Amino acid sequence: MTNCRVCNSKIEPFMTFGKMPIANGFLTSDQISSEYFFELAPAFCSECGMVQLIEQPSAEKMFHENYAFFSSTSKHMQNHFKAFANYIMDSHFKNREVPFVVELGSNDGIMLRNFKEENVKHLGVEPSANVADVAREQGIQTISEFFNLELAKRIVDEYGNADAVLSANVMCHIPDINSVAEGIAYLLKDDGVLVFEDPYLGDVITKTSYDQIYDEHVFVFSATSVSAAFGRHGLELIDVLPQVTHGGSMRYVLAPKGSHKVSENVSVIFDKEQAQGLDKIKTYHAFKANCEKSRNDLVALLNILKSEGKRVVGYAATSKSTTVTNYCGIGPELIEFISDTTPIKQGKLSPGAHIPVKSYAEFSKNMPEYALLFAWNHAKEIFENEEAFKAQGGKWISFVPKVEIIE
Ligand code: DWN
Ligand code: ZN
Repeated sequence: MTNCRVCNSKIEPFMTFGKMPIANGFLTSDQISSEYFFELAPAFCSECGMVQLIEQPSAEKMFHENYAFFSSTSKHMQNHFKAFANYIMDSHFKNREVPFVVELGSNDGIMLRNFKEENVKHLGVEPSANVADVAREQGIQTISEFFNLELAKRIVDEYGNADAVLSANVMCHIPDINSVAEGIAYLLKDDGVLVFEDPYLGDVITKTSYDQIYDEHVFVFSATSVSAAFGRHGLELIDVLPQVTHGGSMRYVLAPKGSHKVSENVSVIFDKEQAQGLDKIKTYHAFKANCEKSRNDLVALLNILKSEGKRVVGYAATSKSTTVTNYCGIGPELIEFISDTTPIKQGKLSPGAHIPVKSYAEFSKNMPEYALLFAWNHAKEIFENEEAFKAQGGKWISFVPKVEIIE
């Protein structure tokens, strides 16, 4: 792909993370010889401001009946989605008779269950059948298909137009954003709203959180690029609300052009993004240099700990950790294993780096001296839960915003 996925202008590559496997492609040792790799390289479109992957594996390779990520594994995220649902009901559903909400990428129902509890008419669209089944078991209406204009038409025929279309950590996964935006514009009522949140480019650049870049994240959004992408389909950015989730996210609120008052937050963030240089390629060249420093610092630290004979275990086999381990060349010689609470990942090897993934019990019954915090975005929740690790002298290694040992 040499042209922008949004506006078709020529894109400017600014770095490569090298050959990468599927971020959630946990595997068994007999699958190593057929493991799939692609070139993970982001590029910038100076025309519309979109940061995007040059190459992305097919959707079928990433999201299938064995998709390894279940949203509801984190308590803080459950609370976050409850608050998200309440924001929609309080700010957008107050004067609507029978509001209808559609969520794209509804995963295991972590957000929609809050609407269901309030008897709000809802529909989830979730292509990964195994996670969708978890939602259906809780009585959350879900269809397992990829969203596009054709599906939008069928939804309108069967359920009517939507008052709100929502998504969280999903929009940045969809390469054909134009087709999805077209479908959403069709699905929404004339005064409906599209509200979605994703990791925010401003935070990725400030914190050098390069691990937000992996196969599933085909875009890293900013307010500027979201406004340009959806503006092409008659949807106007009417508000932006920063979120602490996933290490710094942004909630974007959009509506059919002219249907809603535009908040002052929108012009404020446009100015802020310009001041941060998100519209200039030199910002991305500086980001590349910061990634290289982060990589060198992390590898150097792990090598020192190894030479001292210390045990280092990875904490949480996140999608993000696939970028870190493969970009930095960190394998089982530096990390004994990765502890993870998701059963489907346990007993497998991490993608590309082939570090064994073990259950949390393996961590807690024989605690290491150091834990490399791959789920740095959940640090607050994890530190609360891991008092015992600290109490017995365990130390955390973090690499965002910089490589450091947290005593
Ligand atoms: O966008 C995406 C985000 C929302 O979720 C997806 N593309 C995939 C996924 O990314 P991730 O895997 O980097 O998400 P998390 O939430 O940072 O990490 C989840 C993983 O961490 C799970 O395998 C569970 C594990 N974990 C753990 O073992 N102990 C998580 C926590 C909080 C813990 O205490
Ligand atoms: Zn573009």
